[in-house]
Amino acid sequence: LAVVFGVIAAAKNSANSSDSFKNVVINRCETYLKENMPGKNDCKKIWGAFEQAYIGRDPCDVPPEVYDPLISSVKQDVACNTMLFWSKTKTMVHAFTDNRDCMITLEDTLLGFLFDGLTWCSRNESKETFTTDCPSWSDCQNNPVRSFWIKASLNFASTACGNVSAMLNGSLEAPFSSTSVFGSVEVKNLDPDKVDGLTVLLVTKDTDTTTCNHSSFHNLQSILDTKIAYNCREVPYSTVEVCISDPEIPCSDCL
Ligand code: N1C
Repeated sequence: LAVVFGVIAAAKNSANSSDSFKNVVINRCETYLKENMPGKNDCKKIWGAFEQAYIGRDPCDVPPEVYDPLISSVKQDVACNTMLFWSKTKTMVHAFTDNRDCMITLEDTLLGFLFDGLTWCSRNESKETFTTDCPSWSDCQNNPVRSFWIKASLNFASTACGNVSAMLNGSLEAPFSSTSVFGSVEVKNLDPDKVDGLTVLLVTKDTDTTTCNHSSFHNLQSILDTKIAYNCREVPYSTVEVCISDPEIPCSDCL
């Protein structure tokens, strides 16, 4: 009898984890659409396109392409000159963009907003979504979460236009890394016919020694298409802090 109950309990638990994950995503979707762009997207369709990507697959055998239907199921245009990329500055970037419309990160778009901070995977021949015991970022290359961010980032970068920016961390030994998503996916997929320039915003604290002259930026420039103008500016962390605490300060006074 104990075994029977154990099986029932296990079945119930996993059904709950599938359902609650789906609820989180659908709720985020409806909240986002209500606040930002009513009518244009169908949350149930988006969920369906998302789910088909990884359900029933081994969690280390989910390549980025499986998210193509999801990408095309989401309809959203981001204004030129507002795209903000980042690497190793996630918390600060979002504290900055959360109360401002002048700069848009991937997580401020519907696609990024839906899955930011979440973990998911399925199993071979399973119909369920699990949120625990999934591979983490570097456990294996083709895991559901990493492949998703690679595809979403590729899409975000390849649709970018005008002058784009990237907020990088001046407290790091090497602020630009060619193996980061920013370095390996986004920089390479900026379209030189649409993007005029890339400005690195290097956020630095008083005690930092890293500047725009750091050798890792030569690396960046060698990857960047030569038709795209490159700029780098050091932005004091204290300025960003003031702007985070007062969303009324215009963007142009912050960056
Ligand atoms: O590898 P990174 O940064 O350079 O990736 C950041 C870069 C941004 O410009 C985003 O557009 O790539 C995009 N991106 C996300 O939007 C995103 N949201 C959450 C990449 N990764 C993202 N995550 C998670 O952050 C992801 O699950 C992984 O764990 C980190 C990567 O952050 P990073 O190394 O600082």
